[in-house]
Amino acid sequence: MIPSSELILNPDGTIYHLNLLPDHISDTILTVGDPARVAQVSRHFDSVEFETTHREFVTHVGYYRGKRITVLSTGMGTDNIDIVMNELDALVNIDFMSRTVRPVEERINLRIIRLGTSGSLQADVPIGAMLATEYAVGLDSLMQFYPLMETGLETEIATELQQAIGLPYAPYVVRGSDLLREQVGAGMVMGNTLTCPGFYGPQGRVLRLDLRQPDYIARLQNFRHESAEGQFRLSNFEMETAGYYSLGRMLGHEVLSLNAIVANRATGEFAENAGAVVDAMIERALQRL
Ligand code: R1P
Ligand code: URA
Repeated sequence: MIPSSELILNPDGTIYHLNLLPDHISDTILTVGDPARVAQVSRHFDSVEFETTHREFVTHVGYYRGKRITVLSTGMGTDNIDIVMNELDALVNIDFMSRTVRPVEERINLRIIRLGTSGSLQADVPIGAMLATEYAVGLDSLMQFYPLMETGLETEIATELQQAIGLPYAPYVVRGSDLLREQVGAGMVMGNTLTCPGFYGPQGRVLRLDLRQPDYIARLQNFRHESAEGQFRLSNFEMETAGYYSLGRMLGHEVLSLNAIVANRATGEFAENAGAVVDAMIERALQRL
């Protein structure tokens, strides 16, 4: 039995941060960072049957072309993704009455699709592109706390990248669900996403503070790893994808990160209409569900 200090339920039975009951969610879940983006997605629904808000977690559940869909905001950063992934999993795979994990044969595998914004690292991934993440690379500390199993190739990439950018610790590298990427990400740019524990220094942005390594961005842009799978390079930056991919692998959920490219760090541009770039990605993803 999981104690009430670990699986925390509110007085109305909802889970602690997301404020949701098991019946509230669907098997397909769209996630967005910005709470205001939830309505930007659900306005495409045929109907919305349920809405709730708690902290940065806004949820709308409804139907899109007859399919029940949940759209949920996460806020920013992999620390929030730790909360979202663990609580979504608990909603479907833990019996709240008995506080026990459901047997393997009763477990539900969710389909979770992030619809986020991102900055490109490469000149040939332009503003306006929609990028589906193949490998996520985490520079954050989340996987210091979980026993993530990485493949030989993932570990090789992590070790070489650590050396290339002179990090004091190894990043973590996780390939996402091929099935979901091929289905929902078809026709989009395929790329490898660097998840950073911040928007400024960790993404090489200099306002008033210098970076420890002035050539940090160039090192990321120029990093290459050759293997039988082909050449690996980093395509884009954001702040959540590696948390999703690693926790998705460990919990058994299929996860895809879609990135609307709103900044290009090679050319120094930012989208004139970032909202339209995000809208186009939302519409494309909904059509492919
Ligand atoms: C930073 O501006 C935020 O934008 C990106 C980053 O991952 C970070 O959360 O994603 P969202 O637009 O989904 O929030
Ligand atoms: N989100 C990020 O994290 N970085 C960018 O450059 C743009 C959006």
